[in-house]
Amino acid sequence: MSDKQKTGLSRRGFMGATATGAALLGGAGGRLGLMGGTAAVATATGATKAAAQGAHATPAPGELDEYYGFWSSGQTGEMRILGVPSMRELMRVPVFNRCSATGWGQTNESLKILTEGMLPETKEYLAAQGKKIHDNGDLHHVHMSFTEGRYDGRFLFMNDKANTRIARVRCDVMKCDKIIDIPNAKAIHGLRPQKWPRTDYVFANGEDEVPMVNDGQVLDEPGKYVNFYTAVNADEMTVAWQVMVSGNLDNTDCDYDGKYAFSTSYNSEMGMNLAEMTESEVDHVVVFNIKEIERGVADGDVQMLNGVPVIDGRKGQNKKYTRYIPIPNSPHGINMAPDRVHLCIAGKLSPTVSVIDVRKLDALFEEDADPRSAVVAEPQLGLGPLHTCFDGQGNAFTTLFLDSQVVMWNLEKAVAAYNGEDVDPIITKKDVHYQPGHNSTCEGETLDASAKYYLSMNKFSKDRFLNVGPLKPENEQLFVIEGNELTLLHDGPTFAEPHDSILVHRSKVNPKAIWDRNDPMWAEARAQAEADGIDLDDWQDSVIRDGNKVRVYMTSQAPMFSLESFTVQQGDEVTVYVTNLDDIDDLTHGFCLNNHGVAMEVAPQATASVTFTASKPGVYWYYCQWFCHALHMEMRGRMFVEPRNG
Ligand code: CUK
Ligand code: CUA
Repeated sequence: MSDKQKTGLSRRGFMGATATGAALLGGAGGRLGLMGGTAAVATATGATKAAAQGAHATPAPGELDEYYGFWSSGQTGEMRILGVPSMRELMRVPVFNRCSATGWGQTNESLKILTEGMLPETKEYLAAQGKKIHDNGDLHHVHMSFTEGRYDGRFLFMNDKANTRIARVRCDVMKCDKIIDIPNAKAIHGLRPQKWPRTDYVFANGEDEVPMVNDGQVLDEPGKYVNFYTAVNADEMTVAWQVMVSGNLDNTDCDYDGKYAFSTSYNSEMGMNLAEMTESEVDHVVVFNIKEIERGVADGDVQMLNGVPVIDGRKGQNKKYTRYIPIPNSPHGINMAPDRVHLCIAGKLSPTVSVIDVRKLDALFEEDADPRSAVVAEPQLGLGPLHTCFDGQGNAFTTLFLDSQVVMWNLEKAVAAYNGEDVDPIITKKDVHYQPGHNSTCEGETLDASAKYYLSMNKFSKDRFLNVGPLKPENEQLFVIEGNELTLLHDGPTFAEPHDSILVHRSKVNPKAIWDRNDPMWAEARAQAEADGIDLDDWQDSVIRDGNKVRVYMTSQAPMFSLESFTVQQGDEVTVYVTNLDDIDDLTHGFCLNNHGVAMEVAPQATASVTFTASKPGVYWYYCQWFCHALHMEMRGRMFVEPRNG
């Protein structure tokens, strides 16, 4: 690529040749014209680019993408679904955030999910703030459930670093169905489902170390702080066990044999400030021996903390459970290669990626071998290595945060070089814009990894788009991989934060078009309706008074609500249940009550409910806020609130 870098085109150069070539590709032309790109990208000839993009052309309008992209959104707290390679944003799935459009965080159905997995201490804390739920979340990592090393299309799991939670999204309806607080740990960060034999566990890291019993008795005594590694039972969404560890924990992954899970630790020093945290030249990867831990839990070699069996896996404790492998300064991303052998640990402050051969881990536990004996390569790749993904053909792609590049390199060659052979594992480097964090290839964290697309999730867009003020968007770039060539296909801004993603072939994801009427999502509404003698599935309009509680049942069918009006008394606690009887694709209704802050989505065949206090006497219109019909504007009704003493 070096000869291509000499043409002196500016980073922001507008590429006439490429734009012309791209114009032949019709709909893609507009986007490609503004590609900018690095010199390396910019100077690929129009013909080469057209060929590369012709082979993987962006789907034309109306054509479907080959891959689902499941995106985290960092501090926005939601999950996003994109089509790849078009990079069209298809859906936003609220999880740890509040959503004005769907009523997530307000409907009774979502409040149940948001609160039922809460620890008592969280409920108490929120009650003291006059709240029921957290208003924010920080969703870093989305991963799909596995069966025998491959995505199985059942669930997606994700973490909330901000409020120490784990959530699950059902892939059949693309809605969150479980959220749990993780006790003892603080700031759940890294998260991965077990790959083999199936996802019985979801592994998760606590990032911040705190006193074991964090009740204010121990404060500024870091020597007494610990951290917890958590295994969640993925089917039940309960905490199966935890391991207490030394140092903090950052990211996690696991092997393809169901034997080991691993975590990076960037603060083995247990430092409390930046200088202390980066002091040591060597941090570590913690290896968790899953079978031994399960045996220890079964044998009662645990202490119970907040109802969870906790194994002591700290450094220097019982070596059955954990091993600490020294890794150069502040390792970050940890990624298991689909060759089932190599585990790649990105150095962050070290320009290296450390490669562990997981077949050598047995010796660490069985023969007390030197932990470093499992390291089989440590190539110097560039500055700020953060995360690695794979093409399924023995190559790896590592993001270089400080260099604003991705480096493509070969695993076997890295091992050979480590053994003294005169080979360079680096295949190519490509500039990205700018400061990449995570990256993805197609199913690259599974046995189905393929070298088709490479996604770079960049933390900064800087000067790349029209200036929108001091807060800038971030930037995502999608490349086509052909041989050793990466060719830019998409370059576009995104709202906070394109944190992590997985690309899943569409054959493995098959969501329903409309809800099943008996979906468990509204089981409580159904039970309440039965108790009230109401059949939710009928065209009904019923108002049930129960003390100062009023339950209003209505159905919707475009363009009408079954209730044109209902009457309550000032001060009543009102619950409105809306059942959408339409069973047509894409015919979502809504219920929005003016000046009450009440709004919810009711998708085809769903029931949704919302509870509020009718505190203001008067006439209030409610309306359908999801456009559903030519007479959508007419889909409305009135709530009469009678003055209490009127
Ligand atoms: S961590 Cu942020 S770039 Cu939360 Cu996935 Cu590496
Ligand atoms: Cu119903 Cu809009």
